[in-house]
Amino acid sequence: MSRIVIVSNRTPGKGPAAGGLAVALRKVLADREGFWFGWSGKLTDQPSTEARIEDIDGLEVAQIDLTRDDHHAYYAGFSNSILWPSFHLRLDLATIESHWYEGYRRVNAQFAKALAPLLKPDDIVWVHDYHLIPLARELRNLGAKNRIGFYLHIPFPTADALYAIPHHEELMRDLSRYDLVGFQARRDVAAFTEFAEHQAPSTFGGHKAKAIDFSGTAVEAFPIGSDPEAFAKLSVSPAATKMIHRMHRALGDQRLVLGVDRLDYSKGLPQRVEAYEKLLANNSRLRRQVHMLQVAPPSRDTIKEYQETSDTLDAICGRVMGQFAEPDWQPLTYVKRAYGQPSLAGLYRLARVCLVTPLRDGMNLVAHEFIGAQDPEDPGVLILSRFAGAAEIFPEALLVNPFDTDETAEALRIALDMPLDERRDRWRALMDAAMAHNVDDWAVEFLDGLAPDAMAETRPSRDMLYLASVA
Ligand code: ADQ
Repeated sequence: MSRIVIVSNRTPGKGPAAGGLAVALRKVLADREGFWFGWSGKLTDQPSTEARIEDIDGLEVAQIDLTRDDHHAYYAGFSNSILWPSFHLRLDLATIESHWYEGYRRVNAQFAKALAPLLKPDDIVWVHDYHLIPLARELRNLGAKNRIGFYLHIPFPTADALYAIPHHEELMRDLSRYDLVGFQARRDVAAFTEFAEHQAPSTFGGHKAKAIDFSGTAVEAFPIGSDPEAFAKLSVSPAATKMIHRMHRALGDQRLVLGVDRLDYSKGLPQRVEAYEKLLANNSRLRRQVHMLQVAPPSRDTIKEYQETSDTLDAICGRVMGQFAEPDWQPLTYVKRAYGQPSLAGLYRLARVCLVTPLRDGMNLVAHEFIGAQDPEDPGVLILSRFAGAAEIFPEALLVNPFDTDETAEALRIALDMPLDERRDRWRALMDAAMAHNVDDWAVEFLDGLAPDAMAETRPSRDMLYLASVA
């Protein structure tokens, strides 16, 4: 069987991971031969030309170091100050410095140079996320003929937002060098296809010679999932039970409204707290009956827009406290730290309502994890943003427009008043959908799509979309 080579910006470290990617992909390499390639997390004066190969918690990992300047331009710069906000349709939060693109390409070329010598001819290479769009082209320039697939964990932008990205034409050309490009949701496939089929010729001046040939690139939605059954088990583990007891002592009879997110402007945290504020303002009977817990560990906090989101959230939480807190009652708790999965599972299980209200999200694994952790006899209610990829999978959640805080406040009231029978019915349908989209199947389906003959599993072939050349 061919080896699988997973490539992502960061290689997984020891201990619990705060991102969805690491959790999902460790499992792929636990079952198959292969290795994980990426940045070590170390910044050095000289970039490494060769990868260091190590065993990390039983996983074979090949890592390179980057220089501080290259890393800044590639990661905080082009990837997270241009691509991330633009792909999430937040052009207002994008900062464009033209030299970042050179750093982005330099790091991708460095990845390719260190990875190419490690590849065997029949290795299957699976590249992850927006940091590494150019990698296939760089590998092909070095002679790699392997099957190479790309998976985008975040949403694909609409054509207008794509146009706002410097060098978008070249980035689209890079994508055409992959054998398979996978997206989270059908809406992403539609946005990509729209650009590739209709927008590209005008962007590129209609010159046939410059048109991008996508005829060798399959494009499909592979919605990622979690492991809901593992979360079900975790939610009754001793660590989860300890967390539940601890919370019970603090909450008494109050019902818990929970939010769990990385602190990121795409997650809609200020809007969410504002919706909770409106719930308390419009429904005085619910005061002292509910408590909101928002868990949001900081991420990318060297980037100004992330610090500003953090400040905004501090201010809104302070305002809600000032308006509604009593000497003997707190309306909300805001915790800026990460928890291990067992503690999170306990919080999910205890919550009467989980607010998953990103302004835009590739998938959103918190929604999947919350569903997995529910007590089937007394499940909580999921309030989910229409703009999360998860909304395509979970129509039985209470779907809201997160920009409309009145609507979210009303959904909160409905969720808190929802009778047990309806909670059970909705949860059963959500759990079936979560199980049908579990992370193991996601990985197998992507790899089947990338290299059907190389996989041990034989699955019915899927209808994949091949885009014609845009000439
Ligand atoms: P993220 O933007 O990180 O991922 P998400 O899918 O919600 O978003 O995954 C977050 C992960 O981090 C979850 O597994 C969650 O348990 C964990 N996490 C969040 N807060 C935590 C906390 N306080 N303590 C511990 N763990 C915490 C990107 C895309 C998403 C896409 C995933 C996977 O932005 O749209 O779903 O990749 O493809």
